[in-house]
Amino acid sequence: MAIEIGKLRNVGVVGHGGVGKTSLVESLLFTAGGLTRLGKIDDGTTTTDFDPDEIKRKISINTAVAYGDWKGHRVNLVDTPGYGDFIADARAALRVVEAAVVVVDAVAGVQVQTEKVWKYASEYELPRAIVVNRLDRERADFFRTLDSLTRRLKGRIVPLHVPVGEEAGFKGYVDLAKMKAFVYADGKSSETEIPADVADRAREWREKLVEAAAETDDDLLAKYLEEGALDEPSMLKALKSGIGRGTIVPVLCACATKTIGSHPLLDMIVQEFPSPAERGEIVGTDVKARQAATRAIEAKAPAVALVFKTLQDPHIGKLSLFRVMSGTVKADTTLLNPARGAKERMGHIAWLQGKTQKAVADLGPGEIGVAQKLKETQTGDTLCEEAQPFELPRIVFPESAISFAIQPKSRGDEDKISNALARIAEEDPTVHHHFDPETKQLLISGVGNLHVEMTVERMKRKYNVDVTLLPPRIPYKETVKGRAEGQGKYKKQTGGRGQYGDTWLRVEPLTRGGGFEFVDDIFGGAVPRNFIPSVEKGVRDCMKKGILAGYPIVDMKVTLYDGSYHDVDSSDMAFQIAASMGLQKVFMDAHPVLLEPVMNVEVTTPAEHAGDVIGDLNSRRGRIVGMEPAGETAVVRASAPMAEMLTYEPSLRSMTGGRGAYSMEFSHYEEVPSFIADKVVKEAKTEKERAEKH
Ligand SMILES: Nc1nc2c(ncn2[C@@H]2O[C@H](COP(=O)(O)OP(=O)(O)OP(=O)(O)O)[C@@H](O)[C@H]2O)c(=O)[nH]1
Ligand SMILES: [Mg+2]
Repeated sequence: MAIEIGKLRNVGVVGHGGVGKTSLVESLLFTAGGLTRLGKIDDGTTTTDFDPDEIKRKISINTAVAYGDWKGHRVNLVDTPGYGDFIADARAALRVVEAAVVVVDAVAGVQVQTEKVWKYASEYELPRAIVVNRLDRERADFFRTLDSLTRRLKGRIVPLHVPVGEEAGFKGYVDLAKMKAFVYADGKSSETEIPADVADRAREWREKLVEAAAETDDDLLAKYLEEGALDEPSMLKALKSGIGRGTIVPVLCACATKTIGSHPLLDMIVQEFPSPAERGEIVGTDVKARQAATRAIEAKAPAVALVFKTLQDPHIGKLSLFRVMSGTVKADTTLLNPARGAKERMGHIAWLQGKTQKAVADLGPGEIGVAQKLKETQTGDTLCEEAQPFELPRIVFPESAISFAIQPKSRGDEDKISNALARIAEEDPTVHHHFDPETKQLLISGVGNLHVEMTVERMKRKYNVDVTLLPPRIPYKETVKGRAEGQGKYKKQTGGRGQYGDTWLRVEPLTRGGGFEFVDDIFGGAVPRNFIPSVEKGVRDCMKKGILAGYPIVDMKVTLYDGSYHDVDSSDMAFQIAASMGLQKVFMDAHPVLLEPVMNVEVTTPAEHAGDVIGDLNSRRGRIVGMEPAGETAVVRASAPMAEMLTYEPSLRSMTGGRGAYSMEFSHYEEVPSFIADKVVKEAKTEKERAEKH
């Protein structure tokens, strides 16, 4: 039996890396009675960090789902990674929940990824609560953390709790709505008198909570201003609706490892957060009619589900985590994936408790589940009933910012590498790879350095292929700035049949992007008609290989204006060689230069670091094209050579204390300054000599 929609809560647990999200999920599951013992990160025994990589590194890498039943409700908890390189998972997870729990550390307060997940939650207009966790740590400070929350995050943020006890002595909280204290001992919570040392603070913050509740409604606010107080039922009602609609963001206290603060959080989730029924309708595309359409969220409606995560289970194979958006998904039925035109067998479907599956017969609207071994479906795809195809907007993943070239450690591993990367990309849509024919390298791109390094580790562990990471080769090009002309003659007439080809070539620059132009300017048959294509081929082959430093030649016009031939010894091959010899000489006389790719770069940085960011871009031969201060953050736009940007990520991170971000795309080719070109040419020569020796 599917879970009744009104009794369902889907909650995304998000926040900066290492603040205790996975531990909090564990604590909530334990408190709800679904676990026999409380797992620990340090022992590798939590429900939602089950991947060997997660256990080894003690960080979450993938989204995981688990559930607990609390006061007659089903609470699905979606635990997401907080490390920057994996934050795309948090964004995808927030697409399939009705509310977010944003966890922050009581020492560090708001951090880079806190701001990011906050933006994601705002993008989906999710109501949310903030949990100040790790209040038992040394130097933990609830009020300093609160200050960083209200300064750096948008929203009406007000405490629902104030802590009882500090640091190692942290033991509970005062509930400011009920004005009651709750203290924990041995994992059990009991109600007590409000301790004298927090009584004043509790009264002071209670007043602010009442004020926030009053502000949710004009009539209520008028009443509050007039009477200086609100009656209890109106206040609680206003608070509930404010939290449910996201106009009030409550702040709660917690120590996940001691389960402190889990009861009130579960209460809040079931009492204040919305159920999937409150989403209204779902919006998407009617695939048959090819137009925007909506669907009611009802058990009897045609099934529509969104796949938000793909995992590879070592025993089962591919797992697709999905959320039923409308209708009912039944086991042993077939659904359509309209984006891939594929029918998918929903053989076995289940609820997820971390890695453990609980098989079910059907999943109703709003439920989250898993399907096994779908053939073509990938993260972000919609599954729907075949008769009424419907597609949801895709989940958008961030562009990859950094690329490396990969080289197999053993010969002949190329196929294995491509296979492994294709499988990994199914799990992680932020990993991309492609073969660059210009540099003849296999490139792998990801969100950041750690991300790419972990992908390589995963290739080794799961698919048994070992590779070396190299910085990618820059795809330089060659061209000329001047005009020159001269002869290319190939003559071999000693013994047997001879070879004879003679060409006179002129080279001239074309405008940037002009490509290649070949002009036949022969009069009177100095080069016979049938050998003209041979000359052109000789020129083209030579241009592909490059002359200056082995990079392809572009934006150049070559004119064949004279030559001579021999009745017997001239041949296709002889004219090709003559043309190539001629071009090599004439090209070097025509002021050859190197061109390099230039990127458009956009950097987002806290305003106080904008000066450093600009200075650093200048030192990378960058040109600043714009700068917009946007409050506390600034956006700097620049164009800079690709060669200088390969090492940008670590520098930006250290310059901005990890708070800067950037994106980059190819813009155009530009001439390399001569002092750098000389170096590139020299390197190319030594590389060529080395290659010839081997
Ligand atoms: N002292 C203390 N330590 C905690 C608390 N909650 C979590 N930790 C510890 O903090 C570390 C990180 O906890 P996780 O639960 O992995 O944090 P996370 O936010 O899930 O981390 P990522 O998923 O990697 O972003 C672990 O060593 C936990 O044992 C807490 O309330 N108090
Ligand atoms: Mg985690």
